[in-house]
Amino acid sequence: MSGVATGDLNAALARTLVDEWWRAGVCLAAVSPGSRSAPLALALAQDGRVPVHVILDERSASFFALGAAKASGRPAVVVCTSGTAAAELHPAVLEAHHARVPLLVCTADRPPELRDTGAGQTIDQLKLYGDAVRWFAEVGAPGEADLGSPYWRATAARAVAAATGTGRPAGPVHLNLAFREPLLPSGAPVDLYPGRADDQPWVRSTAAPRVPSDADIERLTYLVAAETRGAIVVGWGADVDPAAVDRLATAAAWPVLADPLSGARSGANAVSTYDALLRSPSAAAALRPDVVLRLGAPLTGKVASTWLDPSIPQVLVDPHAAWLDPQRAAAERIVADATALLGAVAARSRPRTQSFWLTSWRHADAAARRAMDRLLDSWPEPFEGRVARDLVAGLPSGSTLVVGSSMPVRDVESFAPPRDGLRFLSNRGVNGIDGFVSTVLGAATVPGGGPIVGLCGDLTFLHDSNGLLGAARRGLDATFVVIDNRGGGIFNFLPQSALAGDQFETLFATPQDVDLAELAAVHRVPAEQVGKADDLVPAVERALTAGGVRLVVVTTDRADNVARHRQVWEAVAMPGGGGG
Ligand SMILES: Cc1ncc(C[n+]2csc(CCOP(=O)(O)OP(=O)(O)O)c2C)c(N)n1
Ligand SMILES: [Mg+2]
Repeated sequence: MSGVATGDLNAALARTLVDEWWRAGVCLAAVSPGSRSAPLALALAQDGRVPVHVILDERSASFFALGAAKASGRPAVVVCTSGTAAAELHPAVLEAHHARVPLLVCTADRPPELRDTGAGQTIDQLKLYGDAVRWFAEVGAPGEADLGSPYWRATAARAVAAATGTGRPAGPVHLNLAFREPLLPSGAPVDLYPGRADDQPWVRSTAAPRVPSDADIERLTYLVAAETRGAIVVGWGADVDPAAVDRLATAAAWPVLADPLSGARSGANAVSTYDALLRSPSAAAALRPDVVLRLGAPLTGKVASTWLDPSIPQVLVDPHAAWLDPQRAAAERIVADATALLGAVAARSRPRTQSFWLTSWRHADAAARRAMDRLLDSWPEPFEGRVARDLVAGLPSGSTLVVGSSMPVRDVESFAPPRDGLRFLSNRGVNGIDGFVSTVLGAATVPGGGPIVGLCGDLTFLHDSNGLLGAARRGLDATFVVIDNRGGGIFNFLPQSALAGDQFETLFATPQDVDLAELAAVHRVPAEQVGKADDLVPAVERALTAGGVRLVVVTTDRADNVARHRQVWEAVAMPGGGGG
């Protein structure tokens, strides 16, 4: 017979984990209701040091935690009960895996003797997420011996270390936590195994920065000196200081083609119209580089990433050892911190003062921007490309723009002008349209994070409308700009848009007959409808000033949207349009 009641052992394990998480700087815990997870839910609530958000739908809860972890750069905890609840976390686990986000997933479970026996709400949760997690631990039902050992503290600390990327890239970690009944504590005092002094975690795990080697710096410096016609291409996840990119680009006199999601579309060398420009065969040929320095993921749009075909030698800087190279174009790969590498190469490079190459790029970009802006400004009704352009240009400095997949992420890449002071977040690990509302709300929990705006399509918004449950009561400020084109507008750009009959609408566009403002109203989220292009930025400003969770709906038409995109590409390809 054990001297400590089972419920008190459950509580001791849960309290120890929570204490270690707080010590390790966990930003929040998203907890979904359930019985088996009660010890953890209670410990989090009673401890009070890690902010807790209770969210009914586990899929929303996990994306909420993902958004918080992405925005804060700190690990976030997700807690759920056993059974299908654990499976609801899988999409966010996959996004965290591919986007390298520290997510501590804690699934409550029945103890081993109740598994595979038909006991209720029990599935095989061991290694449920497969290779998508950096570490899986079956912690085991708590026993009295554990109270006298640092096992739980060390497990919690190792989970944080594995999630934050000391050793491998950051990513999700799965702790499976078996609790025996009675689940709740008796109230008798139990001494926890003491933690380290000075509120330190049990293990403070650090990773040496991937300092670039002298040999890599030398080789890249030589390349920059030898190649006049180079380009720096920056995608999401580059994890690079934009100032370092700009410094090297200036020294090399190479253009910077940066997806806004990379945070590096700024500075005098940034080319922001490459998607439209490179659709013109003559511009694509004239502006073809001899060498490319690539940072982070590939660019979002197909046009520029296929233009960078594998016959152009690419040097890929890959600080997280992520191998982001679907084109198989990298001829060289440098596993090193990009900011340090670019900074060192810039410092050693003799600046190129005259560059016909960079001047050609600048002229083409400026002409394309003029042609694009002229057309966009001539349309009084909202055009999706203009929404992206105006939102990026118009948000106050210090804001975060969370960009949804589908057309918003493409339009932001195609139309956003260069600027500083705006942070971009996006679930581009696996490009899902799921979990968007919750990702934005999770990002909005980060203290001092500035205004948060989420830009997405109607289906993306609807996919996670459960994320709106309780959103108005969390004390968060977030504005959603939803482009309502009644369905998946991206599919109107694809060959299936020509399918006969109603096949295209039924199988691909899938318009949903939902009034988004009414849906928001159900959740006590106020909405404003924008009818004119000029009204968008003032409406967003009003929403940000008013605070709380708000919706701005912009109605567009899918077929018209395709036609206008084509008009922009044609205008840019005309003589004088940059691509002509
Ligand atoms: C979870 C998930 N399911 C399906 C898809 C496939 N998909 C990509 S875009 C899209 C339509 C998105 O429509 P909407 O949010 O309205 O954006 P729009 O295309 O109109 O810009 C779908 C279903 C996906 N990316 N992720
Ligand atoms: Mg849509």
